Amino acid sequence: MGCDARPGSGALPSLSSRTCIRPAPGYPSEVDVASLVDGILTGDPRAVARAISMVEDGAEGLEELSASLYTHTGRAYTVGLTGSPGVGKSTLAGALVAAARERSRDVAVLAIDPTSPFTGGALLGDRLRMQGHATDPGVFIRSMATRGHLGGMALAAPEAVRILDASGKELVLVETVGVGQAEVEVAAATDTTLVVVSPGWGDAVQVAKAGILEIADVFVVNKSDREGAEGAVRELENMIRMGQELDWVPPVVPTSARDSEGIEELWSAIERHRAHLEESGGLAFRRRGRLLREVETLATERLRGRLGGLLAADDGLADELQGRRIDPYRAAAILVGKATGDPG
Ligand SMILES: Nc1nc2c(ncn2[C@@H]2O[C@H](COP(=O)(O)OP(=O)(O)OP(=O)(O)O)[C@@H](O)[C@H]2O)c(=O)[nH]1
Ligand SMILES: [Mg+2]
Repeated sequence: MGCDARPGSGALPSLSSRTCIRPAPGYPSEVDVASLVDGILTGDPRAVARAISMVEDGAEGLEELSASLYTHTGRAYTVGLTGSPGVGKSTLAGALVAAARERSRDVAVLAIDPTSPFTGGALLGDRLRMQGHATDPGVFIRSMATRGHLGGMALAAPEAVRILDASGKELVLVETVGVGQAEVEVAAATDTTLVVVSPGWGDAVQVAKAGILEIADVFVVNKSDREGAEGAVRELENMIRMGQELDWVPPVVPTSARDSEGIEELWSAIERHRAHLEESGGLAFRRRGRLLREVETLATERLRGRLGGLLAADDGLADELQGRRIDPYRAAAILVGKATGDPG
């Protein structure tokens, strides 16, 4: 079983041929997509790690990998954790991993770090290692940054989640580090989204400001061992009550991830939300919406590349434009027509 040489760029990978992938440390030197897929489907953590690195890099062979895995996905339940730095998301993820393992569920944690591929990973790894999950084959922990993936985290994260799903993980926790719009979006693109806060004045205000009230399926007030936790719970509950009427009212769950307090309550809140989604048809609806948004983003990225190429090569159009013989709107219509074969 060998690897074909591939053209560097341009051509789409054909699904029938094998694509070479650069060897990674700890992985056999000759790796092709087909054996990587086999590895993932048998739950080999090295294959999973390698594939997620490919996603980070936007590596060659990714489309082929994605296509081969797709029919093996759709089984994992995904839970997002988002909230300000230091509120205890990783510690909480560790506690949820323990809860999953007590129920013999295979679980993965994916920490999305858009800024630092190194420190975030180390911190998360340490935090979870301390909790003793590192040697458990039923647990896969990985942090991830985007280095070359077209479309950034919004596309890379769901692809990585599918790899974990295909590898047999029943539960995938997605932690987003940071509070920007992109991080919130990634955490929201899960089946159940946990918004984590910790006690302190103005929690509700922060939540409202960050626009995360809308995305929370469950609120977690972590560090409940600290003063002010009850107040924070009340504040959030009031805010939820004042908000618009929803068919699912997000519960507010106090936890101390450090002391493993409230974790069972949090687990059952997640289960209740899951049951609600399954019974109401909301789960299928959400997942369908997410897939469509992903396709839209992918298609947009493709078109963007094509339009850029066409535009750069079209001196005539630039001349017409600059000579005021056509206006930018018309030029854009012409360009889109050329890219799509649709004369408009
Ligand atoms: N008192 C107390 N401290 C906690 C609790 N949970 C986490 N911590 C501490 O809070 C600090 C931050 O915890 P992390 O789990 O790394 O927080 P995080 O939200 O993942 O942080 P970032 O990933 O950097 O955004 C650590 O020192 C934890 O030990 C808790 O329930 N109570
Ligand atoms: Mg963290």
